[in-house]
Amino acid sequence: MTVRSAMKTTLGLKSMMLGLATVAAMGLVAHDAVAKDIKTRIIRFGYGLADSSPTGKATRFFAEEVGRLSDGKMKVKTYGNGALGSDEQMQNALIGGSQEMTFVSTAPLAGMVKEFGVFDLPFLFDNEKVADAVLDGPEGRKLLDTLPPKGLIGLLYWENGFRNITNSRHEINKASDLNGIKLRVMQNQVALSVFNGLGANAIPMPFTELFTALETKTVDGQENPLSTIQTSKFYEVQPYLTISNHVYTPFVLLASKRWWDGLSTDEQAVIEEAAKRSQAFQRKVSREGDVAALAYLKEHGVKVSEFSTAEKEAIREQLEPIVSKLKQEIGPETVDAVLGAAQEASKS
Ligand code: KDG
Repeated sequence: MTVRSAMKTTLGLKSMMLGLATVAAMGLVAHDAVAKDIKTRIIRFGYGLADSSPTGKATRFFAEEVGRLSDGKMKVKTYGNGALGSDEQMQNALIGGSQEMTFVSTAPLAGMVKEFGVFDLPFLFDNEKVADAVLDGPEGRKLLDTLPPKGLIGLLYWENGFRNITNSRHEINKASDLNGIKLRVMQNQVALSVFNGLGANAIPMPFTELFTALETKTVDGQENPLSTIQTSKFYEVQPYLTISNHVYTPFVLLASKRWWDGLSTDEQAVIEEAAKRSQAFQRKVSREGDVAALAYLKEHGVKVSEFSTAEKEAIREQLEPIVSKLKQEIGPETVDAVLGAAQEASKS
């Protein structure tokens, strides 16, 4: 055997040994990763808004906090854009235990607990400060405490926000301009009654179907907070925006009770602490997002009009008989208590 061929053989042996060592090391790493994953508690967190939405960002903030507070033992996997279904489907998935967390608007919750419909009453809160005070106060907590018997844990409130109207037909400067507009609304009786009462043709529909319905003109318009109109790209098919701020919708940060009851107290404390830390962040980015969204929508050619204070007053009066009927359906004690808390908070 020549020196050259002996060297080749040695080199070949060495690279084979190196290859085997690499494969073994990868095997160990993979084994460790799998072992770690088995030890790591995975939390599937689905939501309907776009990943780029402020609340999508807040969901990732929450996920990071859970990882930090649990030293990596709990891992939140986020699924935006309705990837795990509509709000109603995700609510049911949590109840069934096939999904661990989500945030949903209070509107679909009203289908399970009618008192949540109070938040769909028009002009309930004057501003975010009042909304935060009521939601984080005893009346907000009372509503969250109705959820465990339904299989859900309502951890706390995040912000969906003040809602504004868009449509593809014409400018809407006053309520009577809504006549004949096919307007998608969230799926509950209060939203349906309010907009039918204003002369629109209200059509309840899951959020996940909304963009296509707007694009195909199945519906003419919808109403949502400004950052949703931007990040869910509704503006691409909705040339007209009316700043109405007609309703403030909260989000409820939800966990599956079936899953929650299986957590240790330490694990529950991690989720609760991460939820608390994310609430301030979520409200901040939600409010900043709405300001940025209005500028963005104007830059992108959306024609913006606004309900005047006088028009809002006229709408309140026009809806008076409908609201008093809805108050009986929602639960008069709840409506009076939330209204009272809002009036109290408005004074401070
Ligand atoms: O998951 C996203 C929905 O919860 C939220 O966008 C609800 O405001 C809402 C709507 O219009 O359905």
